[in-house]
Amino acid sequence: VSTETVAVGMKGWRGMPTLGKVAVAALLGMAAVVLVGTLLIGGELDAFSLIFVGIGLVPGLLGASGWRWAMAVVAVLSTLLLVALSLFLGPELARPHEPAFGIIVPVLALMLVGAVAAWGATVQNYLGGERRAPRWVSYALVGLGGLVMGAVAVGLIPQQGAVAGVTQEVMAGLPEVRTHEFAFSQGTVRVRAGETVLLRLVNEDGSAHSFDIDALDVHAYMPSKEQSLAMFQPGEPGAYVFYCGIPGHADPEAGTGMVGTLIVEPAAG
Ligand SMILES: [Cu+2]
Repeated sequence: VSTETVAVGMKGWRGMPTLGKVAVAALLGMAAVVLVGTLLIGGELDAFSLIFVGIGLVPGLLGASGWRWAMAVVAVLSTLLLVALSLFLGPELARPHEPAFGIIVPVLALMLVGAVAAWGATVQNYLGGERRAPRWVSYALVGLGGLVMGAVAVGLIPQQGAVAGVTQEVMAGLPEVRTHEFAFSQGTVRVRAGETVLLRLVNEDGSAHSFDIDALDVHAYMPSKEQSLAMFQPGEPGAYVFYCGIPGHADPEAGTGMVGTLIVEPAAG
């Protein structure tokens, strides 16, 4: 980076209205949270995370460019992403004791701040007059910050595991269903009709998964990097689809993604 580029960048930053700075800072902060948070919870920096980091960096560069419509582009981009992200991550918000919750809440909050501030900056830019941020902006930011810190604190409370009270020996003896790199290691699991089935669920991934069999009303959550249990009693012999119910991980109807088959054999005897 040449000194000239830095000088132009600094000029662009100084010339930016306050709301523009808030938007750029929020989106850069979002990129930092994704980057640091993903590494902290032991997740892999996959293409999905890197897209978010990129989306945080683009407005910073755009804003610094001093281009007249930069804020309008940032506003549209961040709003589209916020909507897509809310639809996709909505179900994760129901699981506040997952490590991922501590990333998702600040990311959504920073995206929201970025989008609102970018729209504000765009409107101010269009009207041409006021360049200072309205007073309510600072109050809203403080309120949202408190909310986010509360959410992260909840995420940090140690969770009483689903396997509390089950000895290691018993766990080791159970049939296993393992997830590794967004796939079930066992394509087929065999059990007997009428018997109580106890499965040891092992999730090796940095993301949470689940073990779902709709026909048998089995919905077992699989926290990331942990073991958990699924217990059920299949009545009728047959082949049942099991899949991961986390949005985007499987399409059980099409048989793609994290899917497998549970074969219930007729009762012994
Ligand atoms: Cu999954």
